Amino acid sequence: MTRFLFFGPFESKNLDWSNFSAPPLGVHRLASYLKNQGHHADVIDPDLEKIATERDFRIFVEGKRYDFIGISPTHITLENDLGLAYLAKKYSPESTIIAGGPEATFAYDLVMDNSCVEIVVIGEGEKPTLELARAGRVGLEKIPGLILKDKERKIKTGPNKALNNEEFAEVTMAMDFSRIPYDRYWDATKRFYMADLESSNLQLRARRNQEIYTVRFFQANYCPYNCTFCSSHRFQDNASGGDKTKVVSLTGEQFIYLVKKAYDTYPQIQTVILQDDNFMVGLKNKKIERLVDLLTEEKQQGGIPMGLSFIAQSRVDNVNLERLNLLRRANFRLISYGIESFSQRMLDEICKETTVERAEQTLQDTLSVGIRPYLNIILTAPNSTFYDMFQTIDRTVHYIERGAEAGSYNTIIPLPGSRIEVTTRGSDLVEYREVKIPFTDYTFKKAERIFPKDSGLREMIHRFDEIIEDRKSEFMDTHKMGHLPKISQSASSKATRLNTLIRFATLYELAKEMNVQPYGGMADGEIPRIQGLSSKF
Ligand code: B12
Ligand code: SF4
Repeated sequence: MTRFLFFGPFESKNLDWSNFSAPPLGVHRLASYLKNQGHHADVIDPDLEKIATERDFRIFVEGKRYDFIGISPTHITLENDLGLAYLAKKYSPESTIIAGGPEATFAYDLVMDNSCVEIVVIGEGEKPTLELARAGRVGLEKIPGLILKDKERKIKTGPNKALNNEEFAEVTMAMDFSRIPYDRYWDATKRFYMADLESSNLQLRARRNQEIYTVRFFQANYCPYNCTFCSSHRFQDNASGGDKTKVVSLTGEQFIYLVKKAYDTYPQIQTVILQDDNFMVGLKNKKIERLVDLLTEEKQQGGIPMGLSFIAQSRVDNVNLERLNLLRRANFRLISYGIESFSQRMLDEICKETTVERAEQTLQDTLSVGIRPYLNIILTAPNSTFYDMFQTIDRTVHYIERGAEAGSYNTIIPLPGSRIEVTTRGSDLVEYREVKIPFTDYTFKKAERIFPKDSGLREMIHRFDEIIEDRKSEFMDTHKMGHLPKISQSASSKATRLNTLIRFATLYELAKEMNVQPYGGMADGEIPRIQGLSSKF
């Protein structure tokens, strides 16, 4: 039996402040699978465990005789994840340090050159790690899907073919929910909602409980679109050596099995979040109908609770009114859309391959059937203008006024593996930062943001950085709030909306200060409109 330990991404903040605030699903799926195959595999979420010092870390590895210790870096958390790799080697020198996931797959040079990671697993982790478990330390060159560090050289062992339908179903169904300490994540979300949970408003309490008691799973493997800022669509293609990956997903029956498995483990659950990039991609209406029928049947038979609700992510052009009505029947209560922008010029620039009209239609349809849309927004791309930014703010606020939620970024993150990372690399549009690897004296240069070319917009974004934390503190003081999780993709939709509204109001404030017309002139009307929405819902 081989012994594995996997660390989820490390924000290095208390969970209450974390952007992730949800279990690292990739390493949990991997660990469940390896365990099913007769191996030992533990998962540690370093934020959940509040790792802050070497001492906090040691107890998880020292004397535990792990053969492999793995990190799962994301671009945002990379330096912290590498810090964990160093500590793992320090306190468990006999273990082999490995890394996997999208960041390690695309940025293996960065990962290996700046840490003691010896092996990177590219693409989906299940097949290569199972082979690693069998091989131990010998004959690694024969295991496809690895990058091996050999002094200064990196040896690629060959492609890791994407999981096919059967394999995908096998690894997904193996998910052992009992090994995910959901109750501890729920406690973190609860702390944010204390006041609402104590309120006499029963409806509000019910809503907050729906947001707290959630579980997540991933029921389709892939997104075949080609947006320039995203790396999802290239993850499996790249690992499999350029083959075009096929979208595979669970059947309706398998889906129900998984929902029931989660419910049996955690009878408190009220919401299932489907983390697939695009829940409806490749799904025929018939399959959605079947899924809805199966869910309804299961609810009627008492296999899952009547009130169980669902959240999914989708492109705006993968849904229509008919589909939305079906989803509503199955109690889908929120759909998160990659809107990005309400400027057609910007949508074309980032190759979103859809139109503003389609986005508007889908948002209206979603609201009309009683599902809450969540808008994922990016305010600028390299060729953006003030129009792109403020048009997008205006339409987003319009939908928040009608009940939508939204999370927004000012700039694009140059994610390794995305097309925009390649086309802007080394240019003066990219902001690099020398980051320190915690628990070490090492630093490295990390690309963090892609700025627009427009000098006015650039100045506004820089000024925004200088004042945004103050604006958040002022907001929290005024509303007597303990804390506001850091950025936009929090598990809690209220926190997300508040962040977004504070950000939008701050941008209008700057438009006024910088005399950016016509937006500066609109600020006195727009700021109260935006701020007024913070206490709604
Ligand atoms: C759900 C999700 C979230 C959730 C996370 C909830 C959670 N804790 O799981 C939320 C909404 C919080 C979130 C937030 C963000 N996310 Co996100 N998210 C996703 C999404 C859609 C699915 C992740 C998932 O569950 N996958 C399913 C599991 C089963 O697969 P997996 O994680 O890839 O793991 C497999 C392999 O990668 C591998 N593997 C992974 N780790 C390891 C480690 C080892 C040692 C080994 C051997 C193998 C291995 O094995 C696993 C099993 O096969 C992905 C896109 C995607 N399709 O993956 C983006 C993605 C991970 N997110 C991304 C980003 C950028 C963000 C945000 C910055 C927001 C944003 N701007 O989009 C924040 C930042 C979070 C942070 N603090 O770092 C990027 C990360 C790219 C990168 N290079 O880092 C992705 C890839 C999307 C993209 N744009 O390309 N995200
Ligand atoms: S942004 Fe969404 S639609 Fe575009 S490639 Fe990524 S996952 Fe697919």
